[in-house]
Amino acid sequence: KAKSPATKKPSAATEVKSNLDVTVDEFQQSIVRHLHVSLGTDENKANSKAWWTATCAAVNELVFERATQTQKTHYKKDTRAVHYLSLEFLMGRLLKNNLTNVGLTEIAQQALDKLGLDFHKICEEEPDLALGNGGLGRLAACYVDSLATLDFPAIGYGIHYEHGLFTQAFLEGRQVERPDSWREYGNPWEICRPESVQEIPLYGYVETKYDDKGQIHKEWHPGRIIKGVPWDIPVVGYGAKTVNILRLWESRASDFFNWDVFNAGGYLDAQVENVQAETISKVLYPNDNTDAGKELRLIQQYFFCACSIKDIVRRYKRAHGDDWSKFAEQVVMQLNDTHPAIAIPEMMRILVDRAELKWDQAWTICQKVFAYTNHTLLPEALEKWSVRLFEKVLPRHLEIIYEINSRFLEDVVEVAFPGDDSVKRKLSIIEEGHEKMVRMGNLSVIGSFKVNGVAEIHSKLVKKDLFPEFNSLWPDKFTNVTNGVTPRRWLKSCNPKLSNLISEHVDADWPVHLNKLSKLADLATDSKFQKAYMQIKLENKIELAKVIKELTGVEVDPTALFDIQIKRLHEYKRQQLNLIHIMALYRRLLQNPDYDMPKRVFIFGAKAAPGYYMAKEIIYAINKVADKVNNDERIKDKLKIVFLPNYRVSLAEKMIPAADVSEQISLAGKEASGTGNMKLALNGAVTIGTLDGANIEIAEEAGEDNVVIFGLTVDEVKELKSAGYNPWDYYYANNEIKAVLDWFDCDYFTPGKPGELAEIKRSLLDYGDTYLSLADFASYSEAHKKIDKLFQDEKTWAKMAIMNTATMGKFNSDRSILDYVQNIWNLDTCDIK
Ligand code: GLS
Repeated sequence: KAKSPATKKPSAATEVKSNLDVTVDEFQQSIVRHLHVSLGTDENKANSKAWWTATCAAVNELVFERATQTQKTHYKKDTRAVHYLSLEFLMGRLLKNNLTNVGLTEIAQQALDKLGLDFHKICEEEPDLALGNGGLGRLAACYVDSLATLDFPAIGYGIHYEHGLFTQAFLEGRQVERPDSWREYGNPWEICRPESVQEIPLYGYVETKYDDKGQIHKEWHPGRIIKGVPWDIPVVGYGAKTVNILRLWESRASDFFNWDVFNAGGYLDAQVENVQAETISKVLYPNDNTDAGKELRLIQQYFFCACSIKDIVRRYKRAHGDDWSKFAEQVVMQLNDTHPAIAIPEMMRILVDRAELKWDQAWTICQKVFAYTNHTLLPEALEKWSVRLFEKVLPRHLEIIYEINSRFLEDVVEVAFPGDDSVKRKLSIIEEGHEKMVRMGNLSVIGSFKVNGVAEIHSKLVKKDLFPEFNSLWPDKFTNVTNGVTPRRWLKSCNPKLSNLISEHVDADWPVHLNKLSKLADLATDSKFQKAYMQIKLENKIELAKVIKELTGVEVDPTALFDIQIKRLHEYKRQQLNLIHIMALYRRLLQNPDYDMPKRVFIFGAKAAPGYYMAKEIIYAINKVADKVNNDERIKDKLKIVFLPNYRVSLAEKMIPAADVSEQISLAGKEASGTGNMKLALNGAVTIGTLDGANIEIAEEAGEDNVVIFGLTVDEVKELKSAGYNPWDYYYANNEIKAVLDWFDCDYFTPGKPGELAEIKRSLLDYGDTYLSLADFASYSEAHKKIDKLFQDEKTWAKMAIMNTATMGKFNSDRSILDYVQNIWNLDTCDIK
C-alpha cells in the first residue's frame, strides 16, 4: 500500500551510499579550513561567493583523490578507453551535481546550516559552465556523467573557452548579448596541468623530400606554433567510485616562437602574436545547427583535436613505446558531430609523417579508431571548408585528405559503382564547384568504423536521405543510438521532492536503474499517490512562479497550466507556431470571454544565435505579444506569456520540474532527437509533439494516451513539399490564421510602430513558410484543445503525468552509453578500489 509521502521528510536513506565517509562536522571544518587557507579570508569577511568557493574546495578534496586513484588504476590495468572529442560540453553547475553523485548533499546542507548559511543560496553563486550551445553540448555532459557512473575508462576532450555561450538579456523585448565570464577570477573545479602542455603547428608550407631509397617524405614547415594548455575538470560518477576527467585545452602563444621575434627586436610584434594565439580558445561560436564557416572555427577544431591526439599518443606510448600494433585495441575516439573530423587526417599525419608507418598500415589503424555521431540533417549545419582555406591553415592535412579521397574513389567507389561519375561526385570528400570544398561529413563516414544517428527515425533518415550510397557500400557501418539524459541531474538533483516520493515507492537505486520507475505505473491511478505527486508539481510551480516574478516582474498563478517550450530559438523548432497559436487563443478570449479553457501560462526559454535575424525577430514578437496580453484586463488573467531571459542549464533545472506541458513541435524530419523532451517527460510533463526525433520513442514508451501527437509525418511532409506547398492556401482557407497573421501588420502589439512584427508574417507567407507552420496549425490547435480538456480532468491528468515519469526509463543516458559500449566502443568496466 502506498505510504503517505508528503508527510515524510527527505532523509539520507534516499541518498546514494557514498564510500566517502565524512561527517557533518568534518565537512564543516573542511569548508572553514578552505576559507582560511585556500581563500585567505575568514568567516567574518567571507561573502556568499567565498563560501561557495570554499564548499567546492571541500568537495574537491574528496573528489580529486578519487580522480588520481581512477587514473592510476586505468594506467595500471592498461585499459581500453573511449575519448569523447567534442567542441562543446554544456556542464552547467557542478556543486549540487557533484554532491548528489558523492552522496553528500545532506551532509553539506547540514554543514552549511551549522555555519548559518543557506545551501540553496550558496549554490546560486555558481556560474554555469556554459561551454556549449544546446542539445549537442548537453548530451556530451550527460554522457561523461554516465561513463563515470558506469565505471568505464573515458576522457572528454574539448576547448577551455574563456567565454562560454553569451548571456542573454532583453532590451525592450529584443535580445542583446553580453560575454559570459565563467572564470574571470578562476573556477574551483578546474586544475591546470602544465606538465601536459602540447605544441600545435599551423599555416606554413609542405616540403617534399626524397630519401636515399627514393622514397617520398613530406615535411610540414608550420608558420605558427600554438601552445595547448590542459585544464582538467573532474567528472564524478554516481556513487563516487570512478572520477574521470574532462580535459579542456586553452591556447597560448608558444614561448619558443615568440622568443625568436622578441630577440629580433620585435617585442610588440611578439605581443600581437600572443593575442592571436590566445584568440583560439577565447570564445565559443554561438551557433546551434548551423555552420559558422570561419577560419578561426577551423583552427579551433584542429587545435583541440591535435592537442588531444598528442595527449592520447603520449599516454599510449608510456605503456607501449613505439609498438603501434596495439593502438586500435586501446583507443577509440568518438567524434561528436563532424566538428572534430579533422582528427582523422591528423591521426594519419602522426602515423605516416611522424611514426613513419606505411600509408595502408596507418589507414587500417585509423579506421579502427574513429566512430562518428551525426546530430543533424539540416543542410545549413553540414560542415564544408573551402580548399583554399584548408591549404592556407592546414596544408599537409589537405594533401592527406586528397590521398584518402583518391584511394577511396579508386578502391571502393569505382569497384562498387564502376563508371558511375555521378556517384563519385556525390561521395567524394571534395565537392567540385566554382569554389572547391572539403566535405567533413563524407570524411567522417569514410574515416570511421561506425556512424550513428541519435534517434531511431533520425538514424533511418541518415541512411536513406543523407548517406544512401555510403549505406549501400557499408550497410553495417550505420547504426542508431537513441540519446539519453542523466537522471542524476535531471530528476534526482533538480527535483528533490519528486525524487524522495519516488524513493519511497521504488528501490533507492532507481537513479542508476531508471527502468525501476516503471513500478510507479501501478500507482498512476492510486488517488493518494496522485495527490502526493500533484502536490509536488504544484510546489515546484510555486517555486518557478517566484523565479518568473523575479526575472520578468510578471505574476502567474501556480494553479494555471504551465506550458513550456525551452530549446534554442530556431525556425525548424517552430516557436513561431507556438506564438501564432497563443495569439489565436488570445483572440478567442477577446471574442468570447467565456471561451472554455483552463488558465494557461506559456513559458519560453531560448537563445538565438546573434547573427540569426529571423530567430531574433521571433523573440521580439513573443515579448511584444506577451507585454500586450499580460496587461490586458479583458481576458482576466486567463492567459499569460513569459519569456525567461538567459535560458541555460541552471534555469532549465528550475523550469523542468514545474512543467505541465512540454512543447516538442519541430517539423517532422528536422529535430534529430531532442533531449529536453526526455527531461520534461521524466519530470511528469505531458508532451504535445510531432512525430519527430525521439518524440516517437517517447510516445511509444509512454503510450498514446499519455502524449498528445499532432501534425504531418515525415512522409507527409515530403509529399506536401513535392506537390508544391503554398502557405497562402492555408491563409485564405482558415479565418483564424488569416486574422492572426494580419495582426502583425498593424501596431496592436507595438503601439505607434505599425508593421514592426511584419517579418514574422512575411516569413510564413512571402518567404514560403519553410517549416510548414501553417500546414500544421489546425492540427496543433486541436491538440491544444485536447490538452485543455485533459488538464481540467484532474485525475486523468495526474495519471498521465505519473505515467510519463514511470515510462521514461529508456531515456537514461546510462542506457545510451551501454548501447555505445556494446555496438561501437567495446569497452570493459574498470573497478576503482
Ligand atoms: C542536435 C540536434 O539538433 C538535437 O535534436 C539532438 O538532440 C542533439 C543531440 O544529439 O544534437 N544537433 C545539433 O547540432 N544541435 C543539437 O542540439
